[in-house]
Amino acid sequence: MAAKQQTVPSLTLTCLLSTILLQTCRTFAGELKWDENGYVLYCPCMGRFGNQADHFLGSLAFAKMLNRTLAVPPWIVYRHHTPPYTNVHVSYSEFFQLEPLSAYHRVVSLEDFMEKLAPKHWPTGQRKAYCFETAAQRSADKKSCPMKDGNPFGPFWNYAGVEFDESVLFGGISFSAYYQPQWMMKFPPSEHPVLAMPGAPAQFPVIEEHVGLQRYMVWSHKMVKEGEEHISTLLTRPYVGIHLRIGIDWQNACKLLKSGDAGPHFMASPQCVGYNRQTALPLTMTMCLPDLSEIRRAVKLWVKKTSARSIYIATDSESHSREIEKLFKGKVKVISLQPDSAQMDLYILGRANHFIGNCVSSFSAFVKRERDVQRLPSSFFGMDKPGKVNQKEEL
Ligand code: GFB
Repeated sequence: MAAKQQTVPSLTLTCLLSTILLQTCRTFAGELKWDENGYVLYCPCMGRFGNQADHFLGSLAFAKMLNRTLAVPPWIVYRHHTPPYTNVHVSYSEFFQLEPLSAYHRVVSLEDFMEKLAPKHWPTGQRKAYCFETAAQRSADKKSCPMKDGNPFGPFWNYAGVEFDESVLFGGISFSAYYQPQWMMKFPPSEHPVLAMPGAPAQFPVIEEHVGLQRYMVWSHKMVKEGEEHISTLLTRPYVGIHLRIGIDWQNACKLLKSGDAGPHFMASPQCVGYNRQTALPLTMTMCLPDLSEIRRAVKLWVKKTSARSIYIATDSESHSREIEKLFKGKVKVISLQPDSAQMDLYILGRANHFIGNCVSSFSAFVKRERDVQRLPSSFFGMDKPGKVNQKEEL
């Protein structure tokens, strides 16, 4: 496992800012001090990047609620179709900086926790797993947390170098703020210093109160450098960024909408239909799976409105770049990155003059949250004005 020494630019200035940040400085200067308030560890074992990011925000809030340090896990990247065909665990700091998180709450990378703190304070033989009683029902003895059962669970904890020695089960509580006193009472850090869980202690999608935590997810310097280079060499501003989530897994997921059972809240859809179930706007098939005519319509509308000179297409499959190019008779540059990278696509979409996303996708939701923090405009396929019933716009 790669152990990374954290460095902080303008360390002295940062250290002056506040006592909270002073704690951060000690953390990132490399002398890790054990936190007597305890730790939260979890496996980001549900879904791919967008799902993991939603869960990360909720887990960060959960750690703060319990006043425990969050051991920030790596991203799990699935390589089903490319060598080495096994999951890759990418340290949080490959894509984002760890330091800005500390303006919100105390964090340490899981890698640093395991290398520098665990050997002394959470030694082999004393590693407890914590899970819901219902989760333990899946185990052979019905009393053990299924921490390492199957993929991605086993590979994740193997990456961290953890074997679990004991299980602690709980029930009748959830991760919401309402249960904070129960968590504190059940698991005081003196007796339960490390709460290690099989999944994120958070809801999916991220709850409304935690959407704004996105501001603490700041791209790594490497990502910014590469992203800005792509933008300046490939695109001409203003540019419109679009996310086409239209691949086969998505087509299958959207079929669930056809039965009408899904309701307006389906995966990441609260981001555009609204979080309140009673007042949520309808979720249409076009919003989940825009067809080519909707893609053309929305792109044409926003290119015109923003006087865009180029379009960036991020896609999970077909880019439809020829069809989109034809719309503008060669006057607007149409770009997509080959080979594609999920995080680079997210970065470039985040920096667009206008973004058209997929309301149901948590991949789009990441971009939308980031742009909201920066007050940049976004819309969705099938919904030009998020949160409002669509007015038909005339070109
Ligand atoms: O990010 P994610 O959780 O969003 O998962 P959803 C979708 C994954 O597909 C991304 C790839 O993490 C990327 O690996 N992907 C999607 C893309 N769109 C793009 C794109 O524009 N560019 C690139 N480079 N990659 C959920 C999944 O996806 O959909 C669940 O997390 C499940 O596991 C569900 O499959 C149906 O929320 O869109």
